[in-house]
Amino acid sequence: MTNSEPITDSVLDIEKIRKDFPILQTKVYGKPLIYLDNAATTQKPRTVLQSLETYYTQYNSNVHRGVHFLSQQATEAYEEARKKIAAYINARFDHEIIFTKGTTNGINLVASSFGKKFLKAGDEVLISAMEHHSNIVPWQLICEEKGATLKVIPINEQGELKMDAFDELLNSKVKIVAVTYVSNSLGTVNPVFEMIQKAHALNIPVLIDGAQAIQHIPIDIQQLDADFFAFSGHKIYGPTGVGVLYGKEKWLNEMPPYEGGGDMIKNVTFAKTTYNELPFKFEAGTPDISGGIALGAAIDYVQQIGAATIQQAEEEVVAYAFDRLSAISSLRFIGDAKHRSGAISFLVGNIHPFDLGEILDKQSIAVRTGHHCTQPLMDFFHIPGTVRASFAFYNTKAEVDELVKGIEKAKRMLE
Ligand code: 7TS
Repeated sequence: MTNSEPITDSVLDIEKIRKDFPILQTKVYGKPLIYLDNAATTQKPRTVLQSLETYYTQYNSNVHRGVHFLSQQATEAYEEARKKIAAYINARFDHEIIFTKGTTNGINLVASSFGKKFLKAGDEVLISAMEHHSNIVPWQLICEEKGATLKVIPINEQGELKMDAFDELLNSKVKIVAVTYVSNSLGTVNPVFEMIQKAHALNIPVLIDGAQAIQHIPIDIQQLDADFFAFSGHKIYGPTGVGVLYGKEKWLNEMPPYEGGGDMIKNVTFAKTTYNELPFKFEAGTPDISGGIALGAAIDYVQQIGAATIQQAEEEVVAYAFDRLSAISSLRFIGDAKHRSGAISFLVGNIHPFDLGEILDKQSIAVRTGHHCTQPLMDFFHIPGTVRASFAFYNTKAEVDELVKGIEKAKRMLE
């Protein structure tokens, strides 16, 4: 494939769309970049990059404090971004959108703050066997502190949650369920609607790790009825360093602040501090102002194309990739869920994932290899890691063909 070949195999005008992403025009080792590591981070459209530059060249200033012109402009743009995000996921209130550093930060916030208030010795926290380390370790920390127990919903060989086991694990000792919408390692889409309904029937709140869902699946948070939903800006075409924690107002009001500092207070004396209202209670210190604004620009970009159109385009390219990869002898998929999105993990013969990744890299194909921050999941499959190709709407079937060729070449070299 060359950058100049016409690409007409999608519901999208991919050729036009690819031009929106400057990095997709670059070359690696003299060949056009084939970027299939979108689960790790996505590339950024020009409008997002421009919004960062405009902020720093025209109205760089701190938010929520200055009376001066620039500070007001920055505050307005930052709060406008919050509104855009709230509208995008259909949150009831803008103040249910807490700006964070990313998914990891959002989950730590909930584990720590919710845990401090609502967890006690003997309680249980329910997660799943396919969680990213960021939806495991924060819960281990708070469980250890509180004497609570971490329970794990098991999975089957296809990499799907065992829903009968989930039903059995749900009981009145469980104080919160925390589960990923989409697995970053397997691509499994979990039945989160059903899980939330079942948990709510026992008055148990649910946190959804949306890190691998927000960029692939349209989210209506009121319909989903999740109590918390965390995601990272950089996985939905925004910058690194900024993310979102959605929380239902009633929980956020009851939870104590996570961090102390500027912006999160109403009044401070040495005797007593009172806290600011939502969302500021959970936003201590100067935030990632340019990042928040640029995340708003990323949401604009996604909306302009349409989340449902993006989903359709991605489903097409993922199905094509699955099909083409299936034809490679000695390739085995890790995870074969009925409902899937985004990522495809596999191993080829006895080739170590790292070796395969290196050979693909030399052909300018970027994939991720390793445990993908899901070591317990790799233990379940008795493997050290996988090769993972993960897709975005700007990926093409021609790129999939190159991936297949690259794997065939690696096989000739290594098998
Ligand atoms: N949860 C899931 C499901 C993820 O995929 C990731 C990042 C995180 C949480 C953490 O997100 P962060 O932005 O706070 O780091 N996943 C990956 C990945 O699959 N490859 O690199 C990062």
